[in-house]
Amino acid sequence: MSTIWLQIGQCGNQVGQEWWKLVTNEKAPNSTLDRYPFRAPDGKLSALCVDSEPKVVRSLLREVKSGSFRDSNISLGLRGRGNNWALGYHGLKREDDNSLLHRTLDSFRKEVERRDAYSGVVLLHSLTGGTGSGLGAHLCESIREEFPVGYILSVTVAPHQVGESPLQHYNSLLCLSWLQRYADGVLLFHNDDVLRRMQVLCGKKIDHAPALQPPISLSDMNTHIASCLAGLMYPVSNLRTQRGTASWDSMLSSIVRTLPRHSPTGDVYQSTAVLAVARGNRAETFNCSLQPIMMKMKQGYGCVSWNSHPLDSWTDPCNIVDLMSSSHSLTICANHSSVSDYIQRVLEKAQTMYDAHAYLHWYWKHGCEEEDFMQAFEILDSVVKEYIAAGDH
Ligand SMILES: Nc1nc2c(ncn2[C@@H]2O[C@H](COP(=O)(O)OP(=O)(O)OP(=O)(O)O)[C@@H](O)[C@H]2O)c(=O)[nH]1
Ligand SMILES: [Mg+2]
Repeated sequence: MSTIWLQIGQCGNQVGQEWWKLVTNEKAPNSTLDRYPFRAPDGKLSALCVDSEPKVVRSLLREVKSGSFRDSNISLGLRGRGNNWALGYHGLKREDDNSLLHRTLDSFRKEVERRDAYSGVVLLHSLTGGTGSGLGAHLCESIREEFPVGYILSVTVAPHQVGESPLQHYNSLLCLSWLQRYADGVLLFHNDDVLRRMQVLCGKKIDHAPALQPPISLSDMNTHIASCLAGLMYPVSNLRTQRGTASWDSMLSSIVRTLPRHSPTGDVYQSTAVLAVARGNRAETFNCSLQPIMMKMKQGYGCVSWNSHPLDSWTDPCNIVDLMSSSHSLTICANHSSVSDYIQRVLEKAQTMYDAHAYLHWYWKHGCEEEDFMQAFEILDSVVKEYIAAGDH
């Protein structure tokens, strides 16, 4: 596996920071080169850090062991993109950092050439920041054109539903539609969900006394996102479907309990595919009773009946998710139709604003055209319809 990690904009770089902290921790299991796909052959991290303004990346670099990142893989501009997808996608017309896209693609190309085999790229970015959404979309498109065979996985952060930028619906609309066209997969982390999950986890730790809970910081949220990514993507020793025991069963129950079951209109959510990754010193016990745990996963995630093999599970004896304890972890990734409600919401909000011509001059001014919006509405509308069509009827 030879993946390049491309972190774009403030959110992408901040989440990336937590990710690298976790996977380069000296306690991380098997941090030897054979099972450690996160460095180029000379030991530098396989990462590119890109932002249209310098301050976030510069302050993050101060926290990282010097020399971990390759200097030529840091591409910074002079001015942020003001939460505007169009400005992020097209860049500033008359300034040096207009070439941010090209500089990044140059570094990317060199990073690809540094390795024997290139398998793909993970993009880390937000759905709504001008840089994360707009430049992120453009990079995704350009990488797809230049390296058509390598996979593109986007790890994207959706904003809190209320109280962020008024442009968030347009940016999400445009960015999601670009991802749908050019990426192979999208792992969507919703800031509201991440916060809610963190509150539950902290509540458990301090004995159900919410008043005593310290406020949850952005960095806590990023640590949580990074540990979900590590749970899913850190190499495993066993890719075969395994079996489960009672303790895994109760972990699964507590995850399933947090899943949304029905849409606001009462439709039952379903999953087309589900992957479970069990880690820890008892991971091999995942071997013991296949049927009950698989049944529970199938029911809990509402697996569609037309897919005869909707479930997969991997195991590894080391638990990268929580290095400080010897406990075990279960990470589940599902293509769950509840995401179509989020997409539908983005569509509706963006459409209402578009019909009222709200804020559109900011998009025309920076190179967007009506066609971009029309296509984006159409693409996301078809994604929602495909989720409906994929469900059992
Ligand atoms: N989870 C998480 N969300 C973040 C973080 N930083 C920003 N966000 C979210 O990302 C969105 C804003 O995007 P940013 O990444 O700050 O913007 P950017 O890509 O730097 O783009 P511009 O600053 O507009 O050029 C908002 O929805 C924030 O809630 C972070 O560290 N963690
Ligand atoms: Mg920024």
